[in-house]
Amino acid sequence: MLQECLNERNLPKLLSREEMIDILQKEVYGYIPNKPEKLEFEVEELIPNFCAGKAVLNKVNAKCVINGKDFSFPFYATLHTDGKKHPFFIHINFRDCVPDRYLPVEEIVDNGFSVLSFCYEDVTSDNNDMTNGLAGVLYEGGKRGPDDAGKIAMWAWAAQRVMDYAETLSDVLDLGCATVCGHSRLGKTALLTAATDQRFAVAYSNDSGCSGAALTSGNKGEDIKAICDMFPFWFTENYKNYAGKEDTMPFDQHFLLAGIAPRKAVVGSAVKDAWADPVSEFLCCKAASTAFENGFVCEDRLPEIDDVFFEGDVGYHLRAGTHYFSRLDWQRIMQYVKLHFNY
Ligand code: GTR
Repeated sequence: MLQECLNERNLPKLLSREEMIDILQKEVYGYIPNKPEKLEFEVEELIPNFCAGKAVLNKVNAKCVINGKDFSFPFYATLHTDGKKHPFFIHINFRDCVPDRYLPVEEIVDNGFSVLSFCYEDVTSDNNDMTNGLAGVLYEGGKRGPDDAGKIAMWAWAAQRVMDYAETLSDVLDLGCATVCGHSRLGKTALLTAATDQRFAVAYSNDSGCSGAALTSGNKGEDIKAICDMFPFWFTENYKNYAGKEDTMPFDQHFLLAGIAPRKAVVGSAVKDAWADPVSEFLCCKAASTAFENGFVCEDRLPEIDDVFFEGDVGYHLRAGTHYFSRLDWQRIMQYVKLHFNY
């Protein structure tokens, strides 16, 4: 039955990882900016006795030199203090808060994870202005070329710099068990982050929908015209030219999930999130499956509330409720990581 659903979508065949990531950067997100020429971290201890004394909360300033110019952004590190190595998340968040309604930090720590998080707008604003933050040091006079990074690619670049910091903490972080995660536009960002950086073992996309974990062809929610009318600055200038051509594009979002292989990609959907189209997210997992060694293991039917298909390298869960990064979503991604990494 699922194969018939996929046949209706008329999807392009998967290519090599390099080709797929190149097409997606060229056509959709723009190329991720280069690594900084220089990078230093300034660490300030904010709360030594955090999460009932299990962790410390630090604020870190990432000081970069890019194109000969200075740029810095802050992030937070909630780290276990028991001297053992812990699996961890890099969470791209909407707000500069720890804890936050999308970041139940104490529950994450109680489950044995550390978490590094940052507010995406501390990197560059979520609008058309290409003169502030990272955009400002990349683009002279705010002018970018046709396949230069849009805002999603810039936020992904920042998540990769947070990973640079995590690598300096190999005594307390399990560097083989890094999960990048985010919700909605930041779920799109999390997938791009992991696809373009093999240091991430897992990517978790929560309700990311169009131009994230959902197939574009046959999508019943947001389409390319809608997303490019509202958020042209997230993407390359070229992307809008695919509006109305969703069913004949030479790529689709299964390229993005498949670009994460041979590592792991996990997709969370919410049943009332019609704009993100849970069925298109589920079918995207199925379409990407063959790129992975132990792809997507699910039943041969469309998903139902509380389905958790976590056996394979591609995972999917569907929960009740609306567009939100909920505690249940966190519990599920922690469940997936524990299952696959023996925690
Ligand atoms: C919506 C947008 C979606 C999703 C969401 C969000 O308005 O159309 O693609 O990214 O915003 O990020 O909250």
